[in-house]
Amino acid sequence: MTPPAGDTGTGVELQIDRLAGPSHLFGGLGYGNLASHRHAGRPSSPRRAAHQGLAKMRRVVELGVPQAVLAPQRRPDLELLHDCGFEGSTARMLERAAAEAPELLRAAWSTSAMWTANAATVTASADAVDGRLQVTPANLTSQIHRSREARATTLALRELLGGAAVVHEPLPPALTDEGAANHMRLVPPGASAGIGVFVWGADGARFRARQSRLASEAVARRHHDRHPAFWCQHPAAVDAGAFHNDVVAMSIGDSVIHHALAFTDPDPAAALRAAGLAVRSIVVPPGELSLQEAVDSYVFNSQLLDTDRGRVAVVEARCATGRPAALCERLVDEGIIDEIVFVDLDQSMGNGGGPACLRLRVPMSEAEFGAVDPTFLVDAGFCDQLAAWVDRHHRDELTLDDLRDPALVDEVDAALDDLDALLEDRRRALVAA
Ligand code: SUG
Repeated sequence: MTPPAGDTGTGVELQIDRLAGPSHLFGGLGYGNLASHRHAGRPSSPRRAAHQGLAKMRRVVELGVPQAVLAPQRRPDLELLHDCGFEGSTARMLERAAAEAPELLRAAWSTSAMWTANAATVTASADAVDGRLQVTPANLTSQIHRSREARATTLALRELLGGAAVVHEPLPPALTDEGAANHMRLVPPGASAGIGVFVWGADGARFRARQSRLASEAVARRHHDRHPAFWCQHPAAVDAGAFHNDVVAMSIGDSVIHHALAFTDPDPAAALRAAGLAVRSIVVPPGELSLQEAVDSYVFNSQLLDTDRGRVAVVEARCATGRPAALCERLVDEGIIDEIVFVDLDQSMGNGGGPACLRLRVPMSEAEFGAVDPTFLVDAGFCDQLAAWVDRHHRDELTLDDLRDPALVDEVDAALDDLDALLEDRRRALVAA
């Protein structure tokens, strides 16, 4: 197939992050997620988690890239506890859940919606046959705590993106879907549309895959993707802790950078090149970086951005030395990346979430971007306000024992009410301006 010449019509790539909530915890809840298993039960710092996420957003804004922020979802999820048979007062529900089903209590408090790469899969309007920006919120049904995100995320994305996007309902629950963490967009030079790469998982011997093939195909179909490609995650990667593709692969423009054991096909983009689509692959062999080094460092989870300064990689601080650093240098030497910016995200990393996990990319036309609700668009002043909100409400330390305390419910409610009020004031001020 010859790529049609022209402009992809996606001049803007909006980054959507979500603030870490006041009950950010290390619950050991992430299936097949080694960092989450390793940190289970350690004290967390909700305050540091939120500040680190905000600092990343600030860097993105400084780079001139549009950035939106979503409020944390309401927790604890008492409806989950109620549906699981816990009744009575809030205090009674928390106490009984702590004694009888501590995993459900942790799930009810989880602020895992902060990893917005799992919020939805997005297809640019230029890539859709019907010319509409398509969004399917991920159902995240492979895990209890994450399955509770989808309903509120659907509403939040509809509110944020306005009429410019078709925000579908999540897929039927049996088709496990984890969103953009398993999706990449490749745009061959001069092409008028991108290729939507949908990555689904093959079960390993140790861990089951989270993304089902039927889900990936269903999303591509309902998005009317002009040129979908389906790549299968290597079971060795799943077993090594790559519970999402974005732990072992990343993309920007015409380039995909991935570990040689990321996919069952060692170089799946070769088939696209054979079809005349000029996409570029950087395949990293185990001798350069082992799967374990990839999973430990999250170097493939860097947030790649097109900016006025060129292509910038926002990379987790632990990649600043050793072989991950050498890979970053190689990407600069080969002209894939122009600049590296390091960020410290240790609170998110403790749960297996790097820079790219914390953002949802939305490629948009200028007109579509114009329909975005400006209340949620971040600038330096808004970052300052949010940082002050975090300082007012987020504890510096949270332990799993705190989750049974009804006082924490009131504390978190007050924090989220305060944020709602802050957003409402901002909305009014923007309307008045
Ligand atoms: O689904 N961790 C998340 C991390 C998601 C990372 N996202 C991307 N790779 N795009 C997950 O495993 C752990 C929560 C806990 O253990 O408390 C968790 O849900």
